[in-house]
Parts: sequence; structure tokens; C-alpha cells
Amino acid sequence: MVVRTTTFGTDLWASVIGLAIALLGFWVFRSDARAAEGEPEAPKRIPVILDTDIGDDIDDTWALALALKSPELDIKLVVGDQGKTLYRAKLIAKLLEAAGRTDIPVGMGVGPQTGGGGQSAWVEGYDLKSYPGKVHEDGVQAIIDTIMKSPQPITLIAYGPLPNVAAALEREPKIAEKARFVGMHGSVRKGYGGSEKVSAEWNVRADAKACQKALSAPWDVTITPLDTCGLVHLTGEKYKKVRDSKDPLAAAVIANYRIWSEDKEAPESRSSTLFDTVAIYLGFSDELLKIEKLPIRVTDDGFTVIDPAGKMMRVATEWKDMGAFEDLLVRRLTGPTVKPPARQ
Ligand SMILES: [Ca+2]
Repeated sequence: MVVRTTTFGTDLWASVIGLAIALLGFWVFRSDARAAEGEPEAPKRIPVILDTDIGDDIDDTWALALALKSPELDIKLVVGDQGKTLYRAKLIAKLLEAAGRTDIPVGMGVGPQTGGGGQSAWVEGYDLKSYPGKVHEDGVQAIIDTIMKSPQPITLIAYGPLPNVAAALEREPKIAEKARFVGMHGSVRKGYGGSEKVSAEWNVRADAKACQKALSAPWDVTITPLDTCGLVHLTGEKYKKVRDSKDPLAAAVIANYRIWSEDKEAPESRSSTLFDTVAIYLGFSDELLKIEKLPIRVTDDGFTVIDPAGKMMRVATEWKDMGAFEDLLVRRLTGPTVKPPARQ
């Protein structure tokens, strides 16, 4: 009886091992076949939510285009932040249409629905109801649901004041366990325009309480303060490549810039400061930046000070190679928009 059982066990194990070898062989064969066809395996894309005050400064529009052209990212949701919710949602939706990415849901954030800005003329007559994709009127709940239902941790890339993020943390604190935060916020050792004097940076100062809540939440935080993001511009040949691109999304960015800019000469020769594009880049890489771990405290009047009592975060304090980032920006903006990933 004992012998029979052992024999049966041995046979079973032999079968299991045999099957495992066969499956491994099939997998190796498949991989070889793929390699032989020159077809790379699809890289894993990082699921992200973008939280943006698009429609005020023009750099948010550049940032959205960079995100849509970055194959490392899988954009799950784009939400307008800080009021003017209809205007911002229209801008997002119309840009997603220009990119052919209406599979991406749009969210309306907290604050008043009314109000416009420097890009209003570009969305005049655009009916948000015509957007083929999903529009969430409660963008805060959409942020929560997207994070909580995601099988993978979400990267929340925020590049505006943070009332949506603070409201989402208030409503569902558990989002901090399932997401990491990347932001364009603050001024640590340098101020606007590379100044040696620190500034109360707009995204912090506009709603310091919300920023305190978002930056102190128990998630992994990475920021690009003015020290790095405040230095990025495109000029000369680099700018002209984007200005003259026939790509529909790049053309939409330049059309918006021409409408938005009070100085009508600038959009012909140079970009404005492209702060927010650096937050998008940090969503998938920090290779071109020097990152320091620093304890940061957000003051009530909108400064971000190094203070041992602050929240420890990763801060992009200097560029290793800003020229290479500008090249990447130009290459991506003039290159193809990323196709939607196959949704499971
Ligand atoms: Ca912004």
C-alpha cells in the first residue's frame, strides 16, 4: 500500500514536472518567435491620473500633450482642478479629440463651473456633450474610484493648485496607500526665473491648505519645484520644430499658445516657461534630474521650506542635463501620439 502510494506520487510528480517543462518550452518558443519577428514585448505602462489647472498658464496644455506622447504612461483620467470646471473640461476633451484619445475619461473638479481664461476662444462653441468618451461631473470621486479600483498603484501627477487632491484625501484617505504623488509644486532654494530668492510658488500659494494636505499625506511624494521646472523653455531651432510640426496635437498646442499669448511675437520664436512638463517627465523617469530626499513643510503663506518637522519627499533640486530634456520634449511633441493600450 505504502509502495503503491509512493509510486502513484512519483508518477504524479513526473507528470507535473513534465507538464511544467512542456509549458516552459512553449513559452521559450513563443519568446523566440516574437524576437525573430522583431516584435518587442509590450512594455508595462505606468497607470497615471493627471490633475491640471489647464486654461490658466499655457504650460498645462504642453504637459498634456507630452503625457499623450509618452509611451511609458497609461493615462486613466484627466481632471481639471481649481474651479472654472466647464472651461477646463472642454479644453481637456477637445485636446483629447485632437490626439485621437477619446478613450480617456475627463473629470470636472471642485469649484465653480463658470469662468474662462486665455484659451476660451479655442473652445468657443465646443459642446462637452459631444465628447465621445466619459465625462465625470464628480471628478474627485473619479480620482478616488480610479485609484481604489486599480490593480496596480496609480501615479497621480498634479500640476496645479490642489483642491481636488485634498478633497479626494478627505473623502477617502485610503487613496494614499494605493497611489504615489508627483507634483509641480514649490520653490526650495530658487524662485521664479532661477532667482536666488525663493518664491511662494503659485500652485502652493493659491491653496496652501490643500497643498499641506496633499504633500503631507502618507504616500510617496516627488516634486519638481521652481528650482528645476522654472528653467525650462524652448527657443531657436528646438522651438521651431514644434511650431512647424504638422502633428495634429502639436498644432493644437501651438494654436492654443497663439490664442493665449498677449505678446503676439513670442509664439513665433519661443515657448513660455514649461513648468508642468517636468512633472509629466517625473511620472516615468528622473534620469535627467538630481533628486534629493528632503523634509519639506508647506507654510500657510505658500512657501515650501526645508524643515526636519516636514514630510520627507523626493525633490528635483537641479538638472543633470536640461538640454537632453528639451530634446526629449521636442522629439515627443513632434512625434506620434501614443495609441491606447489594450484594455483588459
Ligand atoms: Ca498648471
